[in-house]
Amino acid sequence: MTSLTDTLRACFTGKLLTDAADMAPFLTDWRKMWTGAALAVVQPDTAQDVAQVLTWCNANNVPVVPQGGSTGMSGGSVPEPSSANADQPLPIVLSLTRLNKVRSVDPQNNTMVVEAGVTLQAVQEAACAAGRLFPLSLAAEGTCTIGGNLASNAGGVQVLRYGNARELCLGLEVVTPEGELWDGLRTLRKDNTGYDLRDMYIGSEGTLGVITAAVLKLFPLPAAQTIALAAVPSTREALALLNPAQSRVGAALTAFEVLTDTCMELVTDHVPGTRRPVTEASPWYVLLELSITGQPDQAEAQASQMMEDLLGAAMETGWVTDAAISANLAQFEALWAIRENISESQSAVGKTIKHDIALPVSCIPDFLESTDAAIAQAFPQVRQVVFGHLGDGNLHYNASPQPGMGSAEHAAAFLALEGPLNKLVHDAVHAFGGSISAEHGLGVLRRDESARFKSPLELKLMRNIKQALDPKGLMNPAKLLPLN
Ligand code: FAD
Ligand code: 2HG
Ligand code: ZN
Repeated sequence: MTSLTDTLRACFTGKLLTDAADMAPFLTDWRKMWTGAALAVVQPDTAQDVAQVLTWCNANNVPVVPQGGSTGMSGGSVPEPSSANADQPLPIVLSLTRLNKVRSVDPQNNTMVVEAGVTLQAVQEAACAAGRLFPLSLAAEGTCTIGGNLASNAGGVQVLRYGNARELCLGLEVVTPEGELWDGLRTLRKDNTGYDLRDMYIGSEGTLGVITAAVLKLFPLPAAQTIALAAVPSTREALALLNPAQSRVGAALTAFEVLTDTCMELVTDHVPGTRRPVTEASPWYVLLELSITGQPDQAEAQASQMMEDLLGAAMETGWVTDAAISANLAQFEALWAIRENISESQSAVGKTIKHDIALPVSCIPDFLESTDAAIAQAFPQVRQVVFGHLGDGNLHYNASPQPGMGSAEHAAAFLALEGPLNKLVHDAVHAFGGSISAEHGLGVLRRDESARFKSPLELKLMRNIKQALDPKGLMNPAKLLPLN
């Protein structure tokens, strides 16, 4: 194998890592759940470089693991640990972060063309500099890349208004496993010319090809935004608030997120300087964001008035028991920071078991009532950490060890609960007509579990697609598709 990487090194001087210490940061995922092994890490600068690497890998039968910011939650961005023992050679990790150019912004067409390794935050900033909004928004935006967002069809906190990554992409540039470069960078909102290859690659988690650039949709920048954190007794009241809020303010409602008091406690405990925005603890909180276009001076007042009217009415009905509304940018950011710091704070108290579930919104209160009770009875060792994108019917129905049980010595015992806990939760999700992966993808985490909920026909069609686009099975092996 050494001679193989020597050939590659000749083409990629300074962009190929083979030393164990240099490769280590690329081999473990954000949650520190999976560590794999690789032949090398390659860091190409251009789509042509990517094509050259894939041509080489194809000729030498070397698997490829595409990697963006490696913030994925399902273990898709690092080599699958058991692949080190398989018959195939170790994979190349293909880090896309040097493909970091914003190629163009067209404010009139409301589109921009960006390379796959541009961070989500840099995409948002480039759009903003051109007077436009790119609305995909999530807590990892400083690190995650647009290529990773599209490959995993990320969601985030603005899906309610603008849709997920798939809905924000008009075109793609992709390198196939054979090293051919497909230019599908169409900037059109209408294009019915056959099978939609773009949609095939979006959400394919690096198992079909490598996204090297994308055309993204842009929107008007809001003139004013306000956010409120509202205390509610349960998700029943939170949901009771959702439809009237949408009827009252329409598209101005840009986020409708929820968190439990456990999440609030984790964040106030672990993020220095964070304070509870409302005095009395409440079982649940809703975060509502309103975004208004128009003249900034009028929009500010309009947004505040809308929020006050909305929450005033909800307090009269008893749905909301207390609320804090942002009055300035610092308060706006502080309220969002509570929501955005939940994942980090959950990681701070030990290993995590994550369920990224989608349900019909109307079923959520009943699902929580029965499943919370079943977990409390069967898994008293578990502390539930539940939050998410209620407006989209997507909950992060997560588990942590009970307080005091998060140290390394208890980690194995806690993680041993993952299989039976997954079964309980995913069976309940299925019974309510839901999905076991709303926005984080299957990766290695839910790869095999997904087979329990897909028909043999659906699995066969998916395998046919894989076979057609990646006949040698070199792209991100042992991810997404169930092994058996
Ligand atoms: P990676 O983790 O590097 O990769 C993800 C998958 O895409 C892997 O399978 C990888 O092989 C593949 N891939 C990466 N780049 C390419 C490419 N160019 N071509 C082909 N395949 C590629 N997700 C949400 O949906 N909503 C959230 O609100 C959200 N919040 C998060 C908050 C935190 C604090 C963290 C750590 C993660 C969060 N995530 C969220 C999870 C994650 O999906 C996103 O961070 C992001 O979409 C992953 O992008 P990435 O560049 O880090 O991709
Ligand atoms: C979020 O919504 C992310 O904050 C992360 O999707 C969820 O940590 C998680 O489980
Ligand atoms: Zn999320």
